[in-house]
Amino acid sequence: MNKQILTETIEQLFANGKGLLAMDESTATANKRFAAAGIPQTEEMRRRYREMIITTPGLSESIGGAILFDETIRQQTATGIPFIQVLQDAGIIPGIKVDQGTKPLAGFPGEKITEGLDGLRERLAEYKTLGARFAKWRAVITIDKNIPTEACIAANMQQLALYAALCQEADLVPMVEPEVLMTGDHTIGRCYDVTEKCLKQLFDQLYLFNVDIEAIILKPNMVIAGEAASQQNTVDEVAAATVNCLRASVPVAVPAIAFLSGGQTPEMAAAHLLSMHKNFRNQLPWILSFSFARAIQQPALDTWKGQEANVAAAQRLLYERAKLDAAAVSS
Ligand code: 5MM
Repeated sequence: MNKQILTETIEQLFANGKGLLAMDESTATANKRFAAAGIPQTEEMRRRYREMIITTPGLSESIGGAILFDETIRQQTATGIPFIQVLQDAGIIPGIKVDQGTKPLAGFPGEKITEGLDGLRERLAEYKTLGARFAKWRAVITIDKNIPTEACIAANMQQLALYAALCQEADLVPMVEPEVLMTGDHTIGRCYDVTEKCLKQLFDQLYLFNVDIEAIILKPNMVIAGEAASQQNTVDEVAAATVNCLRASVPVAVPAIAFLSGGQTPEMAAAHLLSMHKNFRNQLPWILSFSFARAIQQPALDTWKGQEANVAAAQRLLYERAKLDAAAVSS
């Protein structure tokens, strides 16, 4: 591992308060979002949508890196410019999702395990040749009456560590994403406990497998009540719970944390991030930023509707959302 390469990548990704744009929806997820917006679910429409995103004027003012999907990293604009080149020319660092999605965890109803370790070393080498400088893997943890189980947490955290070690071997920054889902009616306290447990086990595994935690990015959920919970918390309560949980479980040696939005509205995700910075500025040993997908893209997707005539309006919304998130980080 060349640590300097990894460290420089992390510094550049988050320079001047910038964050990341997650646009790594798998084909199934992209199609699901298109279907909900009444957009045809074809490869060409996914290509047009991603072209609209990456050619957004001024995007690099607030976005330092974009996470791509395997299909997207190989695509080009309508005029034949590789997407990778568009991003690089704009000063946005390309990254790649390298997990291959989740499957039911055998023997543990309602729980998931992420796939994708087989052949990962070779895939990382190819993605690096294509221009990726960081790579993301998402583990999914569900909260319900009797879950998550110890087995589910242990299996997923170990896989995150194995993936991260392979990334560092390939001089790609691992973006480690243990997502505790917002689905369900659990309280913020339950989310805190599960998130803390997952993060502590994650770092145990990262140490065990010799991952250099000074050369990773952590992509966690915020600590928040389930979306069906009868009691939702204030913005400042969510911010406080999130910062306290991270301080209890994430070593100060980790350089950067970039949240997922997890189904929060764009406004709420930005408000929580802003509150964390305003209220806890002196208690944050890491860069605390964003790596949102839905919370940046959704207004633009709803406006685009697959129509060329809507591209400029959609791009303005994308630009504005990203700008607000970066402003929260810099507040
Ligand atoms: C873009 O969505 C990513 C997962 O896609 P698949 O489920 O199709 O594999 C996801 O990992 C995303 O990068 C993060 O969860 C952040 O997305 P949100 O929408 O939660 O900010």
